[in-house]
Amino acid sequence: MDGKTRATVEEIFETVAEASPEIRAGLPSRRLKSGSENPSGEKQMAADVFADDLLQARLGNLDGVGQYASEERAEVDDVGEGFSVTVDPLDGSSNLKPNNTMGTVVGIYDAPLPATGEDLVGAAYVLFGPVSTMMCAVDGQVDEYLVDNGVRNLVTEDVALPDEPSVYGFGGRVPEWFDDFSAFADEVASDPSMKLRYGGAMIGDVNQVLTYGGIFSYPAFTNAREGKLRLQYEGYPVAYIMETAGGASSDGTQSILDVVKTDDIHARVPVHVGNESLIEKLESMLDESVDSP
Ligand code: P6P
Repeated sequence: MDGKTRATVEEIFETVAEASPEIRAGLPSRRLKSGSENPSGEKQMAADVFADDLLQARLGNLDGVGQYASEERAEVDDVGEGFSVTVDPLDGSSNLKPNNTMGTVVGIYDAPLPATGEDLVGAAYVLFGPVSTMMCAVDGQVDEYLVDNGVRNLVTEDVALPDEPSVYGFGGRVPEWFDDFSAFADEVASDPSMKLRYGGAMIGDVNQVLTYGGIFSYPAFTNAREGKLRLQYEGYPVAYIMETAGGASSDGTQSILDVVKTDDIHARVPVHVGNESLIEKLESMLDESVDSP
């Protein structure tokens, strides 16, 4: 990666980190629904809109950013010249009510949006847990930072997914799972070495997998074959981070980074990320939900 690209990616990471204390401080007074819906038809929390406006202003103001897209905006914003960024401003905002984890996801692409997985030059997420951390993937490496007052402090260099899986988290309603995913889920859950870890925010659950090894899935459903999560600002970034950390990703048949959906910035994708052994097992068991027309 050339120096200019790296510097721009790091500047975007730093801008997201700098905004995080303001987003986190704004949560207590924004726990209510805003009364509006996002482009995916989900109820928007006041905090979603606040975080999105803040990040669009900060990131859109950077010289190296040309486009901004987010879960909260119907269209892509042209903001200048440079990389395209996709943002889930507050992933897991439904966790505000039960006071669970949530945070900000960012994908950085060297192409106009909607982009492809090959266009990614960086991805990161800020996780609002007991402390704020940031997982940043760029140039073949994932580094973890503590975010203190908006400043990144490196805590783990070259994060590597543990070889032995030990946690799993599967989203959605069991009756809506395809039988073959249910069979996979049963096999994983019956393994005495595996423990359930599901918190309802993708980045919190993915962070558990990155920390302990395992798998996070938000699968295809009988009534929603494309699943729930959005490719451009949820699927691609977490797949990029997981694969950069030595794990694997799948939409059920291929790496999420190989999925191409460039006609809709809000296109959905089934998401499975974690240890390669589990992803391979999953793909070998999925036929009903993926192959049928
Ligand atoms: P459910 C949060 O709203 C989100 O988009 C992801 O962060 C998370 O994985 C999923 O939805 C949770 O969905 O159906 O468990 O509420």
